[in-house]
Amino acid sequence: MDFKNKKILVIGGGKSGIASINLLQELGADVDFLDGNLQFNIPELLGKINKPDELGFHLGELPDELIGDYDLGVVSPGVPLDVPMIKNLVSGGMFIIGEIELGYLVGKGRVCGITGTNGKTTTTTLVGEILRAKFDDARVVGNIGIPYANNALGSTDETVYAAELSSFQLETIATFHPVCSAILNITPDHLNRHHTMENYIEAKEKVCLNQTKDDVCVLNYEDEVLREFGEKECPCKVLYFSSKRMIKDGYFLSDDVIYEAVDGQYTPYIGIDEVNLLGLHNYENIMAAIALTKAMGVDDETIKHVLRVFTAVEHRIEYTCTKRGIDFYNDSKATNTDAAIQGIRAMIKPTHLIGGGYDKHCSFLPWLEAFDGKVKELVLIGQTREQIKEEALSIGFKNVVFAESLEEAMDICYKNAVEGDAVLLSPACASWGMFDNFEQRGEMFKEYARNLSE
Ligand code: UMA
Repeated sequence: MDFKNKKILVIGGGKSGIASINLLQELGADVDFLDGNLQFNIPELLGKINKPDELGFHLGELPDELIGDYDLGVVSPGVPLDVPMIKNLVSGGMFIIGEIELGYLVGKGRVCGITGTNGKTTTTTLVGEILRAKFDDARVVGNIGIPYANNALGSTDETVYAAELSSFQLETIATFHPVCSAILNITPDHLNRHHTMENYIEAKEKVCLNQTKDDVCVLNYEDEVLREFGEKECPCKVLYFSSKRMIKDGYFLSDDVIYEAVDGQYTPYIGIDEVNLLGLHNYENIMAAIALTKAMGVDDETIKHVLRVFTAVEHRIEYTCTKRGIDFYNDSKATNTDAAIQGIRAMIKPTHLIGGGYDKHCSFLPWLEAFDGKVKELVLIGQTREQIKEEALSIGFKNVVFAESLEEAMDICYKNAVEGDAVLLSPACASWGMFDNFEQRGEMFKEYARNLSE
């Protein structure tokens, strides 16, 4: 698609919007910007734009009479498609794509697209590292915090991408076509945005929308929704991974060894004692990464080498420090119950757990039920604290305390913890409302923990 002299409206002024504006201006488009936040800081945005004088902007609703002026709208993932601002644009005839589609349209090369409720960032990072070890131009983009639009220029047919894709981003793809994709798992998340689990599943499965029988999709055999999708609807070659049973084609874990299965023939691939990642969910991520990178043409020797040196990503069950014999772990990336279940399962010491945050209208019961006697006290912050407390009491977990801030929660934990205990931030909730993002929440946790007096 040629963007030169096209009039384009970029919607949302975060990372994706800024990257889209800069890319489109570079390609010669006439770009305007729209943000729903009437208090949006325009001077700050202009400071991040390469050609600020050429950017037109609007805050709030775009006047109806202007809608027809635009050839295209590029929307940021955090902007729901059913807010009046977007509905007006669409009913006024504007064609809207997301930032991922824009990056894909401009970029060249092959894409490996990774989605799922949990494990996306670890798997994408790992896939990115393996691709980097093999190819001269390997780029990591997407929900991981690196807009595709910032990484599209300068790519060639030899470029390979590892793209972390959220359901928000997949909602607005059109021609986006990864040569291999993975859906790691699907558990309830973002239901405030997607409204129903069916819509959320549909958004995730969209990663395969344009894939054909020459492409590969890697699916978790232990996820019933995905197994059925693989058996019935998936348009391409399916490879499964399983952490529980032997499978015919793909990868499975058995007796602490990851096996490769080809048409029912099993070969040991790598032992879990050879890798640095912990926990069943991480072995699943590793199996997905092996399947994806082999499908991208990476040899076994390179894959195994990277698997042996790769370590955990930031904010995911990240050891922070030890104070007075108490270990602090930052699992700020646990923004939903399923991720937080992995967090608590990984703990081996009596744990003072900090949870709560932004309300995504999900139940916390599966998380509370996973405490398994390990949680000494649960300190709650944020919008969801009443709901979590109520659900905790309903299953007989009574040691629940409220705090007004993360710092206060950490003070409570530190005061009550004794040598040999652990303090874990694993909120089961998004950070919005109290923090800009989970990274900020995790950074604050780490800084505060490191500064606690012994
Ligand atoms: N805005 C509106 N109207 C709305 C909502 C937002 O105008 O109704 C505006 C805001 O005023 C703001 C802008 O949109 O100016 C923010 O856009 P954004 O929320 O899309 O934020 P970006 O900075 O562009 O970050 C996005 C992803 N954020 C979300 O999906 C919420 C980042 O994922 C991603 O890393 C980045 O693009 C890179 O391309 C973060 C995330 O929280 C990590 N993702 C969710 C998750 O992982 O659970 C899906």
